[in-house]
Amino acid sequence: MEDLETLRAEVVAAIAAAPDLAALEETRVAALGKKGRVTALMKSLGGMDPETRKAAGQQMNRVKDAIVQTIEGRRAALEAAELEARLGRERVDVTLPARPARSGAVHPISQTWDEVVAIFGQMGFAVAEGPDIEDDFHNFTALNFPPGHPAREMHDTFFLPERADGTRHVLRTHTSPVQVRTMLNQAPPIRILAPGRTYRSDSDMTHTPMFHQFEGLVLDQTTHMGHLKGCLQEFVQAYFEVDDVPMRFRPSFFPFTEPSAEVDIRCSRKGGELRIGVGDDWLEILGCGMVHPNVLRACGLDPEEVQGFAFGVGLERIAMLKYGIPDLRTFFDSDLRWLRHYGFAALDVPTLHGGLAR
Ligand code: 2NL
Repeated sequence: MEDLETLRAEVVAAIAAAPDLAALEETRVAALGKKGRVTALMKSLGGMDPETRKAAGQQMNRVKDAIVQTIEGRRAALEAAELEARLGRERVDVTLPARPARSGAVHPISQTWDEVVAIFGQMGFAVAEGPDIEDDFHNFTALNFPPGHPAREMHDTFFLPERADGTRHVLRTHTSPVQVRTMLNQAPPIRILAPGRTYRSDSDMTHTPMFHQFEGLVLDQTTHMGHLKGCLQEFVQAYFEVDDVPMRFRPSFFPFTEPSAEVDIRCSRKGGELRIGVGDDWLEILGCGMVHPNVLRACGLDPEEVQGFAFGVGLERIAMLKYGIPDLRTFFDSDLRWLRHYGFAALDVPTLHGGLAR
């Protein structure tokens, strides 16, 4: 029994001396593990006579329980000390700047599109859309393009493979077919805006094979060029956010309008900076005219009954002018740095009262 007391004292001393949890575990295994000293002593019970075994067994169990309790006490103390040390060592630096939350940006084309729609929406125009793939009638014939017109050449227009009936569809070269479809499908008065993608077989510094435009069409019994001028004046001033923008109409030619005009606005290029509405230079920004009688007839309308105006504007062009984007081709490079630079805040919807762009 003296052996047992010595054993207890030695094990308890070793437990108290264990400097960390790993050392404590070693001590536990040395005492209570399969080959431990206490375990060996318990095994010796088998060789004793029943009387001695009962007394020795009880004592051994008490010693074992005491050792287990001592280990648990030491373990709790070591764990607490370890936690305390970690808390002392580790620091949260509350002065670190927060990680920026990256949010997307609205492409300048989308922004300009929304601005234009907001302006013409205010003037009572409905947005009309149509297919990018058109047939020859809607893209050319109804618009008074003569049979041999250069725009009908492979050289200028993307043609799709020939169909079973021998016809070839095209990627629309303007959004005018949307207006043709509207005239064929609904009776005047008509007041629509047709924004969309358009395609021409052209690729250099100032042309991309796909680009955007918006066209407007207003048809009624007495709609005239005065309405056209007032409408475009309103648009230009709203879009460039300038109170007064002098304009001039230059005679021009389009197959689908008569008379036709190109519209220039006053600008200044002093100091390499473009300013709209002031100065003594002119800047061409769009084409327009009175809808040609042949177009009205092709769309089932009587030129003696209805008349009106139409106009077409390049979206990239007016976006470049307003937002100082120097190179057209960068619009379609999908360069994220470009988009972060020229892009607009998401969910910042342009309205006339709230401001078009911030
Ligand atoms: C330009 C010129 C223009 C039109 C487009 C049009 C449409 C129909 C009938 C008559 Cl359905 N005209 N559209 C008219 C004049 C000019 O665009 O330079 N666009 C960038």
